[in-house]
Amino acid sequence: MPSGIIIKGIGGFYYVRKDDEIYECKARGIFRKDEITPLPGDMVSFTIIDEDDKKGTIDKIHERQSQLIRPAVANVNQVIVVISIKSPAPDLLLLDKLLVMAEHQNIDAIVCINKIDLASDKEYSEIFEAYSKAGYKVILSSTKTGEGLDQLKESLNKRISVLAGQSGVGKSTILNKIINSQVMKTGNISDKIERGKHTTRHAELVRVETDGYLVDTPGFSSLGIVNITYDKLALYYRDFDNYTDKCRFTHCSHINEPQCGVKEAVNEGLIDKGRYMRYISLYSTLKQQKQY
Ligand SMILES: Nc1nc2c(ncn2[C@@H]2O[C@H](COP(=O)(O)OP(=O)(O)O)[C@@H](O)[C@H]2O)c(=O)[nH]1
Ligand SMILES: [Mg+2]
Ligand SMILES: [Zn+2]
Repeated sequence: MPSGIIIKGIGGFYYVRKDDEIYECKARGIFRKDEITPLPGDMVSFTIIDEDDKKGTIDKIHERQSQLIRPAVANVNQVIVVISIKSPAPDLLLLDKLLVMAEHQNIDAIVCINKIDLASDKEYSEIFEAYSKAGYKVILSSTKTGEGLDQLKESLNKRISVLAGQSGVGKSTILNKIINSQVMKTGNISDKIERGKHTTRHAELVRVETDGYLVDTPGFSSLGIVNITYDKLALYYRDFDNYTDKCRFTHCSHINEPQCGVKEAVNEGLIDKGRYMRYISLYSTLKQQKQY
């Protein structure tokens, strides 16, 4: 039985990609009974009913490696958090929240600083340094000059990646630039089918030539805030990891405790001060939420 990947689902139909073909499939009743809804990103086994018309039915959903709630996509293994250096101004707290969510769900994260055509090196080097130091790959990009787009494309290799971040930072433009540059270069039919303006109403896996898939998210995206309690928050800061063994207390919150390795590292400039300050702010917010 052939297997493929669902690239989108609309009105009860699922579009399953196998090699370079796309089959329009219905799901078998069995899924509805089990209350499993096929999602974009799902690997499935399916039966081809009509090879000429490219129609089929989905028989089996393979086990999921991950599942995002908003957007509802299965098997995402990388998130590209996009901020813009200007218009809108970077929302670093949202960036940190999205990175925390990614760490929590065991999804790799890349930081993309877009619209660098609007600013000088000096204006973005600080953010670049801060997140590189925190252990993230940081890509500087501009859809106006094309800078960084090849580097972004290469990062999509053999992965299902999702674009996340504040509205207006350029996520959809980045996606469209990546697709259009492909269509111009290859001009083959399956790329043409997938080309065009991508609306972000339905989550859709867009095939990129570096053998990966990219999913846009509409506007502001929280990736679905999941349950992280304040006392666990520090676990999702990879930049703290190297210093927590110097904390005197096992359950150190790295805020008010004496002899804290994290605070020392902040003072020595080993951990970015801004990241740490936003950690405290997020910690307080989560703590209040818990107490109501
Ligand atoms: N100057 C500049 N503008 C950009 C860049 N990328 C996107 N934009 C513009 O930013 C606006 C919002 O882009 P959009 O892709 O809709 O953002 P989204 O909400 O994150 O999907 C549009 O007017 C784009 O033309 C860039 O690299 N430089
Ligand atoms: Mg958009
Ligand atoms: Zn500590």
